[in-house]
Amino acid sequence: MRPALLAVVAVLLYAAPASAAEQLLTLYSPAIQSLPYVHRSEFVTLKPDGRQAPAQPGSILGFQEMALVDSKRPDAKPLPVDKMMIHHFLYYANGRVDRGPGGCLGDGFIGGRGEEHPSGRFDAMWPPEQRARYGIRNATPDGRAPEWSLMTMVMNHYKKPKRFFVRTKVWYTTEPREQVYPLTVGNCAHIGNGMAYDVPGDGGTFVDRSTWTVPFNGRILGGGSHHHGGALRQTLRSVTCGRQLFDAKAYYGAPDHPYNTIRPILHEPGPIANGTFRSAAGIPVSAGEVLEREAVHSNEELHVAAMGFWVLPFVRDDSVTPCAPLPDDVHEVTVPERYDTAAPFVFDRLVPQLLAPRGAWKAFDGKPIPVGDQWFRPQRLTAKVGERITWEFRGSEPHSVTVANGPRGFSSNYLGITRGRYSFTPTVAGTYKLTCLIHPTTMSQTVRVR
Ligand SMILES: [Cu+2]
Repeated sequence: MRPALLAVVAVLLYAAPASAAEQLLTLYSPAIQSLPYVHRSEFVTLKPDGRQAPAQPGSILGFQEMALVDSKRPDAKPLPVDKMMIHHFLYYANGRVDRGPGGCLGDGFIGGRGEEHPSGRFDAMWPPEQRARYGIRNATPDGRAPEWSLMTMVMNHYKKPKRFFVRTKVWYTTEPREQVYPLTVGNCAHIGNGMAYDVPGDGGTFVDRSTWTVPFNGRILGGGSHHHGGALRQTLRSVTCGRQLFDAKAYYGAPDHPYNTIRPILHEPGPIANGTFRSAAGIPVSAGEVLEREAVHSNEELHVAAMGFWVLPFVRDDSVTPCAPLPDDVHEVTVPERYDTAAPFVFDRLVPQLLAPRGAWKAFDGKPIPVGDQWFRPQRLTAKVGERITWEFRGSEPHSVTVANGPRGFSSNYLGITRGRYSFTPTVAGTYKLTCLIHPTTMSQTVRVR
């Protein structure tokens, strides 16, 4: 064979697999700015211009990478997690057709990254055989590409303001694919609190439990557990068929993992991975089948802004029969190479109150305690067990009232609010060291409860 022909054959062989017509798009958010030691939450629109979001209507086959960069050079390395800690990225394409059942995060949700994905790489979660067959339809009713939006929450550990972009690498095609629905199965009662809940720290384990009823016959192609706040394990079982579908461990970093060595500690270190599963055959589920999830947390110490929910790629399959046999190809992907194998885990990394409260102690008199821009007033407060304490938000920036450490954990919405009130009634005496999760280095209040 002549070399030129050989080269052509080689190219054809290389390009021939089922990935034909699959493109890898590299997309960038607009620039986002963050001050040091601040939880920066930003909601940005991504235009369907081929640079921020796909320009052509088509199907999202998977996310290869979701990363923070400070340059648009194609080879720019992601910013290290010990400098720019990523709490979450959540991507939405709300204007698209056939959004499916959706779940707690809504039917516009298309994908995300949590703290349990320190590398920002998702290759294993979107395997080639899945991409060749399934995709998330990304088209508007009038046949254009929809606008995307991106919710980012990051924490800047550089000592200076930082400007960054979110770089997203997406496998994409304009060829037809079977529709896959990204589904979030959690306790949707927590949605008003950004899906978070408090683990109070009053001993034993704490379980957040919820059920979800399957709307139509289909198959679940895998599952990713999102779980933190003393996370031990999260399960998903079929109540109707009396069988377990997934049992996801929470993996913690070894002592030298950046999550454990970052200083100052601005929030409790989360798992470096949560159990993530894939099945090419898919787990059969049928209309009316009830699934139950259980997120199990250690309750020996307090954990605020804890979460537990599943993200499930769900496809329609009318041929599924009730409680059909489970496939034999369910397997766990993305088990970290190194993790802390100590069990039971010791959640002893107390979050410090980073600013010492000052001034005279004042007794709580029943009037709401004001929370303003970068202040609690007074900074030192006494109260009695059983007394309902109310804080009132009066700032122009979002803030939270959150226990950094103390006898029991509680927190107002971890994303922060600018208006309204939050109340907590202590049932246990002790010293509650409070902080604002958004401004942990500049806001503090201590409440001594007797
Ligand atoms: Cu604040």
